[in-house]
Amino acid sequence: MRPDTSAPVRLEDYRAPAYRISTVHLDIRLAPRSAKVRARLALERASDTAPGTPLVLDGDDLRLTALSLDGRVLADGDYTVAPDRLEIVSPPTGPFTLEIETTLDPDANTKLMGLYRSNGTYCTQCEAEGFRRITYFLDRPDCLAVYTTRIEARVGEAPVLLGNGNPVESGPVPGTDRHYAIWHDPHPKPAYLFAMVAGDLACVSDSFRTCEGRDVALNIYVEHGNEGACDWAMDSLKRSMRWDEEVFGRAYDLDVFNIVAVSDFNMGAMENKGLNIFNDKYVLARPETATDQDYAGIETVIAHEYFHNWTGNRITCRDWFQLCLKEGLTVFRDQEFSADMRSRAVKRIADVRLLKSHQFPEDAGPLAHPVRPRLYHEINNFYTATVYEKGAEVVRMLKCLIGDEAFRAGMDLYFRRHDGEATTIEAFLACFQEASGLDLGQFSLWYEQAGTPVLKVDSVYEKEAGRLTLTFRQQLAPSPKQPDKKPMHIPVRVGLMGENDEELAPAAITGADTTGDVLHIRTPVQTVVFSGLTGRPVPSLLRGFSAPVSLKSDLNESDLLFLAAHDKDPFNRWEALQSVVMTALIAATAGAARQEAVTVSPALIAAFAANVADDSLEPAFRALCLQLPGEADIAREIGHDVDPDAVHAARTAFRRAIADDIAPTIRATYEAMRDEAEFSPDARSAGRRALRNTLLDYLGHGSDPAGNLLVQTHFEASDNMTDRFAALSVLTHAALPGRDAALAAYEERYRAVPLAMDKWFMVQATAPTASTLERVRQLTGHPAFSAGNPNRVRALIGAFASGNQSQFNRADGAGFDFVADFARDLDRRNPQAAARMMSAFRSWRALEPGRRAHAEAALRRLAAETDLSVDMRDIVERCLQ
Ligand code: 0A1
Ligand code: ZN
Repeated sequence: MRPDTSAPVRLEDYRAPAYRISTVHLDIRLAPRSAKVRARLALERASDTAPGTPLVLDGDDLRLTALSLDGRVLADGDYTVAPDRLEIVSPPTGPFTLEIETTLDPDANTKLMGLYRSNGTYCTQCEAEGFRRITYFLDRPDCLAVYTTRIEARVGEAPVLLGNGNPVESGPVPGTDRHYAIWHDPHPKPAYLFAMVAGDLACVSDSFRTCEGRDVALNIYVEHGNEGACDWAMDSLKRSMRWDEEVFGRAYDLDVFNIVAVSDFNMGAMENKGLNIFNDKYVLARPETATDQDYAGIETVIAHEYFHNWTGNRITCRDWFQLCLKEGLTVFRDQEFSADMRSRAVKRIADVRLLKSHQFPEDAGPLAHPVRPRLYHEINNFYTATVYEKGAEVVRMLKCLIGDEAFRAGMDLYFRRHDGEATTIEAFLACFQEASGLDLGQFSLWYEQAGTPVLKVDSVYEKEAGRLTLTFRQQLAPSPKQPDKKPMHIPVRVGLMGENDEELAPAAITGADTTGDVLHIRTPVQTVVFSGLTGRPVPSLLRGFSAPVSLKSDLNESDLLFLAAHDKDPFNRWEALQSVVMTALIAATAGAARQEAVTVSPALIAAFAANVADDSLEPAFRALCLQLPGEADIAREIGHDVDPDAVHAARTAFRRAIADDIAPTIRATYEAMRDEAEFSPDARSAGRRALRNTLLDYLGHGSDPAGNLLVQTHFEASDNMTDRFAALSVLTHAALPGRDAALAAYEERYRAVPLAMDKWFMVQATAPTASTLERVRQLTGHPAFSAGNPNRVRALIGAFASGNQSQFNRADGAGFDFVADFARDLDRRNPQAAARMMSAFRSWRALEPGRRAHAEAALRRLAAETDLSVDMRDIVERCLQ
């Protein structure tokens, strides 16, 4: 393991490469324990590089077995080599060819970076710096080259051979049991987009004609037996391709688009040019094994990787600091796609919930970093909610500030101007500044400053004058390495709701520039006056969550409940109710810590009852309104000295009070939402199931034994995974009678389906009971568990650490110790997965002193280890900062 003695990488140190690589010819001869990779690179000195400047290529854990330059074998003094570096001491001044042979052991590669085998299938993962584990290279995103790849393997072992781009030629290797295939990718690309797959895989095919008239062969490769689980992924792919043409004017640019599903993969999926490699979780779906949420996830991830073809591949990043250039923008695009495929309001609420539950805590703790960081020790640790989700919010804000038309013009300009380039955030913003005429200088701080701004709003209404005055105060707390912050340019979408359900239109707005109904808030204190009002307005602020800020308005409970029932903006209807609920839950938590009983105000109960029964609203929306903020959300809002047991007790009692108070309404709607027809994964049917299963959660957590009993019936009657898993979760988390039988029945049914077993692990790991830790420990010995598989590890240990507030944060510190020990072992095998697991500690400073001390001790114990990976050390030390 490499100890972290390396210096950090800094944005300001960026220099263009001293040499350029124009073409790469790879010849890969596969064998499980010894794969030979011959790389022929056409190199040239950059015009501003002094002749004789050494050429330094990156490596990681490599073994060089041959080296020649322009056909001549290099002598010892001509180069120096180490596993992580190859230096050609004095390269020719003109163009030259370097031939490098490395020998790899795919089976020994447990990091799942570079070339490895997953269930017998050879595959690669090169983002961010995995290509250097295959051959010595200028492994940086601004080194764009045209690749030709020859892959050779035993026919019996790997009848399928796939590379980037288009297939050129294939055939047997005469006199052997081997065969080969040659692939050529005409589009210059950085090494992180290189991929190769070889294995015995089944293929599901379809085709697509682009708006430019190109016929594209679409193939999804999966393990034999899974062919029947690809329909949804294929359908999602075709819809993504059409949508990108219609909404962004982007057409596909190769003759084939291949997707391969593998079972051992660190992340969700990877956008390699023409050869996307996926975690099988984001490809395989059958009603019997996948929930509605899984279906939605597949649709999103398939779209995300496909959209990268333009935002990431055709236009890529100059350096890894610009990661959000491709990720934030591509997440924004996949969010818009899903919004168009489903309900826009429901999608927006789901995205904001994810942002608040994953990104806000990151921004509030020791791992906070800007959307575009300025320094890293290990780039793999920056594939974060901040880069992805907040990065997408920044693009969304841009659209909000300049308007839809200028946004589209800016995107068109970006595609025209930078196609084929490796570029920067500055270049991206310049396109929108030119297209809109708006100065984006202050706006660019969203990429630079970490932390979630707090936006306080006070309102004064003067009836006589017909005037509403809103005073905005923005504050941005210090974050690691950023003690002082500048004011941000914040888009605040505002509506004024009149008492009779109508929107009030002011005659004039002063104190802020506007784009439609969006206010431009730019100064620390800004006063905006709406005049010419004919009645008392209730301001609906930050509609659609127009900026990723923490809004603190002076609206009282009755105003918020009015908005929850009447706002024209569905997002704010949801948000208004959440806001009242959150205030109540925080008060209940304080009460629970003092052993007081939890009560829910009659007005709030009435709001819930109205929602459950309101058939004019779509079921998916009602389901979201009924879902209480999670325990981690409540903890985040409390912010300091958190007692997770009190949070859990308060939330549980609160849910029970609602369940008991409106039991008949819940029961009636639960019955009304029964499936109308055969299972279908479409958004409308999924919405009905979401509402029914949310109500089931109330029934299972209420005091009425008849309601409790329904959960067991629901489990037994279920004919799809969504319903079955919903019932299993309630049985397990509410510890209802029938729980053990249901867990056993589920295990029996799914023991041979790893993705379904993940749900079984997860549901037990997230149970809020004192015995959970022991159960998790036991389950690490279950035959379906494997510490080498990232999905299994995430489902059991990851879910316990990140999804079980009360038990991970146990008062005795045993939860912290368990996760730290597990991560410590995992680090020797898969540092990326281990580091990700440790990020569950990111909110440790917000805990009450006893737990805080235990968490700190666990972190310090790890920090004292001498052989941590760079990945782990980076997270542990930043957590302790
Ligand atoms: N670019 C991918 C995410 C990704 C990043 C790193 C990986 O290494 C294991 C894999 C995938 C995406 O945004 O989908
Ligand atoms: Zn991505």
